[in-house]
Amino acid sequence: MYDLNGKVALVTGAAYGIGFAIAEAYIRAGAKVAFNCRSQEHMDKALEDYKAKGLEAHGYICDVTKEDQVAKMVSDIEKELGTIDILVNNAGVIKRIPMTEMTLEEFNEVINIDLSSAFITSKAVLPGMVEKRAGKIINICSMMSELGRETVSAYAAAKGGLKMLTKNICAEYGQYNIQCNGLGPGYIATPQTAPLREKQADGSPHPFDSFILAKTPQNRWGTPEDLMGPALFLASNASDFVNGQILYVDGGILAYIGKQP
Ligand code: NAP
Ligand code: GCO
Repeated sequence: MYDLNGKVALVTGAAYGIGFAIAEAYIRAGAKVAFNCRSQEHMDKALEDYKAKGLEAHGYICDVTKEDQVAKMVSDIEKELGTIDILVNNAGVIKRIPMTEMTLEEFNEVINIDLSSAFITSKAVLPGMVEKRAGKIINICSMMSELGRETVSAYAAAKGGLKMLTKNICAEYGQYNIQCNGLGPGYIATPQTAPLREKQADGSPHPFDSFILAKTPQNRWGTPEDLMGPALFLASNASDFVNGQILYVDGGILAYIGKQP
């Protein structure tokens, strides 16, 4: 039931990080996998990295906030690989700025990339899924779909909205045997969180690194590889009656008040 042979998957923002790991999981499960990013430099490096691991991935330069670019990418994928069976809305950014110092432009940039893009890309692939009466849409949510913290107002607003968009796609398209679920990583060691893990000048751990370890029952940061199994579950027949759910992969943070200092 975890076999993806014969399936076509699009993982957005999979040049590296969590998206790369999810794309790898799908390729190893037999899917034909397309991915995108904005930067030709990142694309070139990503294609080398996939090849170095013996993985065949199909790369498309596309900014997921641009409807015309997404429409062309989906059309090209469907011509080259076939109708998209699995969509992972993974592309995302974060800006860590106190709300009173954040400009509306900065706020909207995060909302556009982390939330509106999922609307755009899902809208582009849903017609093919409706026609096939089958499809999987997986939105990469976050702990910030449930919790806030200082300086990430735009990101939390986007990820909270992404949780509800997930439930609404389930509500609207479940009748066509389309499952839409969220995957909610905890704190994962990727370029996005690198600033939170940088050693201090004196070589001591970053305070946020120590904070996350104290808040995580498993006492470690997650890795992109920790997401591979859950992402495969949500893309496979194993989850054919799972819909509108957010699967958190967080080492227990959301269940834990945190270690007493
Ligand atoms: P990352 O390392 O920063 O990678 C982000 C990827 O998205 C890159 O491939 C980037 O490539 C691409 N991207 C960004 N904006 C894009 C756009 N407008 N159009 C197309 N591609 C775009 O991030 P990550 O840590 O792997 O996170 C991936 C997803 O997981 C994000 O949605 C993030 O919010 C979420 N998440 C991360 C964590 C964590 O702790 N790391 C936890 C929970 C959720 P280009 O810059 O070349 O476009
Ligand atoms: C932050 C982090 C988080 C993680 C993730 C947690 O600044 O708090 O970047 O937002 O990326 O979303 O689930």
